[in-house]
Amino acid sequence: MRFSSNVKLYVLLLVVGIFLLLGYVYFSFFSERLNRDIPVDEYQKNNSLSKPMVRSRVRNIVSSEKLLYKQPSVLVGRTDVVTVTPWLASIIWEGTFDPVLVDNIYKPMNLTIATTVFAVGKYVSFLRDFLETAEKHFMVGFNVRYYVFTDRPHDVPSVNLTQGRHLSVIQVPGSNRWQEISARRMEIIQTTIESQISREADYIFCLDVDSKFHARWGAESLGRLVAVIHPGYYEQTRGSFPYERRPASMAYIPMDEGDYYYGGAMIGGFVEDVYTLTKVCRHRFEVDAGNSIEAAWQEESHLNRYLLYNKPSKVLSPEYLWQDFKAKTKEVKVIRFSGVIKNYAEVRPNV
Ligand code: UD2
Repeated sequence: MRFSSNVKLYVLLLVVGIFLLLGYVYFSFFSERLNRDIPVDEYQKNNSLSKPMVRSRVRNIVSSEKLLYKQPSVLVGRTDVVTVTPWLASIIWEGTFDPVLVDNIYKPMNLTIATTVFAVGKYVSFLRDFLETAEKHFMVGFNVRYYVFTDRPHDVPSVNLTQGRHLSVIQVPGSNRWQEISARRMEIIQTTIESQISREADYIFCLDVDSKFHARWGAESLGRLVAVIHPGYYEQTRGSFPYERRPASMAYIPMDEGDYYYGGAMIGGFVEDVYTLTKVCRHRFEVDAGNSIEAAWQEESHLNRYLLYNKPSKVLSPEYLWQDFKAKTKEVKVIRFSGVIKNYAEVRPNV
């Protein structure tokens, strides 16, 4: 009796063992196949090992007990705009988030947000309004480190910063071509992340200086890779987006591809993800330059190409990038950040 129950046990263990072995072989074969099928950009793959050490890390979304806020609904919400992309990233509009809840979740994390802004040549005159309005509306209550890149460090205005906020001025060369100033931002942001920002911040936002904040821009905008929909093209079809259309350019996007047209005035996300973006875009820009090609909208074209195949994890609606010359539309309930009207002939080194 005892002998036969032992045999049964051995047989059972053997059968379980064989199943486990078969399961292991099956899953390792298929997961390897799945990994192999993911198209990885060669340049990104070869460079992924040379990333600087960064502070960015995914945290749990924890809110405090007994916090009172409006009950969320699965039936009532914004119906006049799309609030999610086809790859399930949120599109942030007024009414899609609760600022009290968002602040309660993110403020205890003690995050530092790097904010880069270029003010080269006469664009230094936009700095005061940019900084003063950022102090009122941008990431209020968070540690913010502004990095101002300029060729005129003595003209950087002194602006009162609230506690936890800090400003560094970094000297960069001027140029006779605005296209070059705009495009070289990718390279300079990349090298500054390597030398400094990777150690000093969790998230980064890279913004245009000829702009002002008008309303809250807070932690609802935080994400791994964040892009903003350009206010000039959100009502148009992909065929009329001003993507780079020449196949010879590294920024090329065919007519039948494209999700949204993203504005070059804002890129954001984890320091690590923005680092990879700037490194790849800089490389592609340099390959184009070596072939005497300048993409239609410089780094904005390379950004759009990058984001087409490396989808952003969060998309900001045009509330986060408006233009003062454009009349407010009905779906834009709040204008949070907007480009000022400028006289191009007056502020740019070339027209
Ligand atoms: C669009 C984009 C901008 C950029 C550019 C591409 C929006 C709303 N704007 O704006 O982000 O992609 O097209 O060429 O998406 N700068 C200087 N000094 C100069 C020239 C430029 O500091 O002499 C810096 C400054 O931070 C400025 C930024 O580069 O905000 C972009 O230049 P722009 O504002 O002249 O470009 P714009 O208005 O054509």
